[in-house]
Amino acid sequence: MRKYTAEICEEDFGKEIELYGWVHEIRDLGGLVFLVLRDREGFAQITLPKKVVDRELFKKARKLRRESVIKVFGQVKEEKKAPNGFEIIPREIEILNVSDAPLPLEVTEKVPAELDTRLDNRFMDLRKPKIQAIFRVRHAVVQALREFFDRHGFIEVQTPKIVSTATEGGTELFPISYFEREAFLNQSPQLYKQTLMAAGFEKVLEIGPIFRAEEHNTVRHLNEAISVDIEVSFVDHEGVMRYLEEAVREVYEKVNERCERYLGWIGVDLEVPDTPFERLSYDDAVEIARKKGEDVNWGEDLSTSALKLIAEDYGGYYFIVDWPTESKPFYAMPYESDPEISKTFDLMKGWIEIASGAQRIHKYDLLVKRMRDQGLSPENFGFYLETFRYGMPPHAGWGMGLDRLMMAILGLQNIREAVLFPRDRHRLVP
Ligand code: AMO
Repeated sequence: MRKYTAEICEEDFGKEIELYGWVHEIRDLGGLVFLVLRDREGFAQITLPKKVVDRELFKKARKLRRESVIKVFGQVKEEKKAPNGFEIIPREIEILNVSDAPLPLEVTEKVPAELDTRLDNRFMDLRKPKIQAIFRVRHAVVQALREFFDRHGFIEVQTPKIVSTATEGGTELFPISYFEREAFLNQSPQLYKQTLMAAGFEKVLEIGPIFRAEEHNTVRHLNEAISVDIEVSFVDHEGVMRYLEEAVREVYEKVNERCERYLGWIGVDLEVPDTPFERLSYDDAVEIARKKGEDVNWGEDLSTSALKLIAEDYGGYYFIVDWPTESKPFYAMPYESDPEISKTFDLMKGWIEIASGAQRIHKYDLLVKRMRDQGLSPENFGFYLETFRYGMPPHAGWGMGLDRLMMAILGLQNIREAVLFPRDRHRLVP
């Protein structure tokens, strides 16, 4: 019977099973050979006492190279001294593929490697249980988000990634050639998710790639990231902030329920954050940074150094709300009572921005005015602007960086750790 190493239990003692995996380690003690087989769920000790197993099999096992792919057929035996309390006495070992030597990267974590070397040899790096566990948790995070939004009546959509305009500012665009025209990789599904509000979907979710030609190489920026986007009609910014905080809390709960083993491999103890998250106004955030000696110009985005000072007082999840209208994109709704300030928010974890969102402008004239204020040409937004002329409902939404959320959940120091094959200023391969 085919089993994963982690499935083997007392009931299997005395029975014959089949395992598939990689040769993690070999210890040759002369009259006794120990193999450690690694599969995606863990490890199993394969024990070959010279006097017990077939002679040819014993010779074959001795010559195995680490990281070769094998199939083992053998009997499970209780063995208190083995790491999991059992060992396998093999009847047959089939070599499915031999690994070359030396290895480009160590899979046993005995020799630490630089992140760059690890990413260059990512397929080997991902064989490490501790690294693979990050992606098992990531799977659970995405699943939890989908479940949450499905339960709340959201429709999951996929919008184009090859587009004709910028949404989040023109400087971070990746141009591509699209037959005889220039096109761009989409920075955000922003214009499309708003268009779907005009189309009457009312609540949409999209989980997809966003592309930003960020020049800076930081621990929290990628050139291709995955964004979780929602858009909701007939609610204001507070309405979508509630979805955001409840979704994040539920992600923590589900990861705790479903990923205990993987969290253990990574060495993380997850504490479910309490909701509602604290709301800190932009003005108060500026005040905190200024009191600590930071020079902040009202109206500008908050610098990393300012955010680090604020995070000394706010370590967990919190919102920074009511940003200056000029610091946010053209589609953010200004307060009627004070148009200098907008119905906008960023979700923060410590000093890192995890998500940002807003109530949107749904009135055509105001939207055109805001585009002009920001130096944009309304003519470039034809298809989008049209939707505001024929019954656009009031709406709000946000975009959350999935890779940043993973950093926050697992306490990863570099966003690249959360991504299988990261794209940054210098990395296009693998
Ligand atoms: P914003 O530009 O703030 O907003 O992006 C939303 C979230 O996406 C993540 N993110 C990134 N992650 C990694 N590398 C990057 N280069 C990168 N850029 C962005 C961040 C960020 O908070 N349209 C709006 C959202 C909305 O209002 O609905 C938008 O794109 O976690």
